[in-house]
Amino acid sequence: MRLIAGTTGPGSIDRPDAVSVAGRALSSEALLGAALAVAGDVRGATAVAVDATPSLETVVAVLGGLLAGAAVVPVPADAGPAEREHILRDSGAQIVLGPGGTPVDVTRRSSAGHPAPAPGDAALIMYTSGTTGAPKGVVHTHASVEAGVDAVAEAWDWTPDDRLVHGLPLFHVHGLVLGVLGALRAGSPLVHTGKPQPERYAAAGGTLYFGVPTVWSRICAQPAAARALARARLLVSGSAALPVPVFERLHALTGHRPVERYGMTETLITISSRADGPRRAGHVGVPVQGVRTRLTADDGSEVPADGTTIGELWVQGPMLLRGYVHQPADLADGWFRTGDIARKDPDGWHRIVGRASTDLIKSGGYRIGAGEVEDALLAHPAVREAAVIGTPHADLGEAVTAYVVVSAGVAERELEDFVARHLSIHKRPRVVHLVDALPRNAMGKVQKKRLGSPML
Ligand code: MLC
Ligand code: AMP
Repeated sequence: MRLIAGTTGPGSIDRPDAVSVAGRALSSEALLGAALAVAGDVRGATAVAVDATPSLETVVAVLGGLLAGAAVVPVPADAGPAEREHILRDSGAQIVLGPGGTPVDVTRRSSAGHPAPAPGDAALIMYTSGTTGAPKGVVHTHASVEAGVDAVAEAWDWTPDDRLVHGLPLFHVHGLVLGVLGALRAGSPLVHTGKPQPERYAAAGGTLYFGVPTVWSRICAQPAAARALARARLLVSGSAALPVPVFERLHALTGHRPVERYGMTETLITISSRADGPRRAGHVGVPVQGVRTRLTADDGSEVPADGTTIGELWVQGPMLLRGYVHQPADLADGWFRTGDIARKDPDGWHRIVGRASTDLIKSGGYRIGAGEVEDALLAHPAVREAAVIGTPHADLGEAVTAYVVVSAGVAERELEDFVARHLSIHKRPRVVHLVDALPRNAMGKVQKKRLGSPML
């Protein structure tokens, strides 16, 4: 993979501000030198975990692992011991770089080269939630990452003249694959703001901005910060549905109609509106280069693209995962079944209308499995039963909401903190209801659709 555009080819230029994270910067030559030093340390490892704090060290460590030909395993910065141990054990990572392992020194330099990895070699293993159980490791190759970032660069006219600004977590597709590897490959400087706060976005002076809908909604709530983005070239939203009122408010404040794009950990970005085309509120756009989509009925037949009929969205393209760590991907004829329900207009524009399963929650752009949070709650000695759902939330899109039957006196806050400590802070329930019983059907299965009804 050509990782740092501009430093490796003939006529290369050193960019003094190639990457800055929370106010600390490295030039492209320094970044490459520091990453090669890490690569020298980890050479021979097949998988290298990185404690992915929002720091320059994370960028250097990820790049070092990739240059060494190892699969890089980003570990969520806020992961509690149970989630962290699962990721380290499941991925088989031999080395951990970062605060919980070997410290990364960004002042070191090396120029020792490494053999280029093969396109089909694993580049990244990213953990993401399913409806039940612990998160699964999604394996992406150098070829899939390359195809994924090149496709969005083409759709968004992303060039070295851009300056990308975002403050998203460095352990998911959005912040890491697009937000770091995309910038390095496009050759555009990256300003990572540490946290995605409106005033930091406003002060960063970018041409290209990334955010999840919660970030855009918070920016709209600070009109002065929003107006500062009028000078940008492109504002991009993704990872969850951008509410139409937020799209319109952003347009009114900045003069920009945001680009929306749709993706998944397993597929990278497959659908987007384009820099050189229209942007329609409530729509995620058209397939990016190399992608085909299909809306599928329960019986497997394709539903018509008439703007009204809904079907499960299936996608096909070169940016799809190679597989999961311990199981192949279920790719029937190359199609990945996203689990998202969509409509397609006759002109090929897509709208995401929901998910097939209520057990996958999107909160602040994070994907959270209901089963994983239920298992964490059940590990608390006072919890007898637990059921978790997503409920509408003005700021986060959905809030993780837990209904819990307890055997002893326990405060709601203690259960929130218990999940935050064991899994990740961002997976904690924002609302806990202590109830006498969960609604169950005759088979004893919890009827989640009845949760929240006045019966409880
Ligand atoms: C609160 N805090 C606690 C706590 N409660 N700490 C410990 N225990 C508790 N019980 C603290 C946190 O440490 C943090 O402190 C602060 O409270 C706020 O934490 P939060 O509530 O989790 O943050 P919040 O404000 O809700 O964050 C909103 C957000 C975040 C938008 C910033 O949700 C976010 O970064 N989302 C991005 C997710 C993302 O990148 N998804 C992409 C997936 S890839 P402090 O001091 O640290 O602030 C994908 C593919 C694609 O989907 O298509 O892109
Ligand atoms: P993750 O694996 O964290 O990347 O989450 C992927 C899921 O996020 C998808 O299956 C969708 O449900 C959701 N998602 C991502 N982008 C969008 C979008 N632009 N609009 C609506 N949902 C989205």
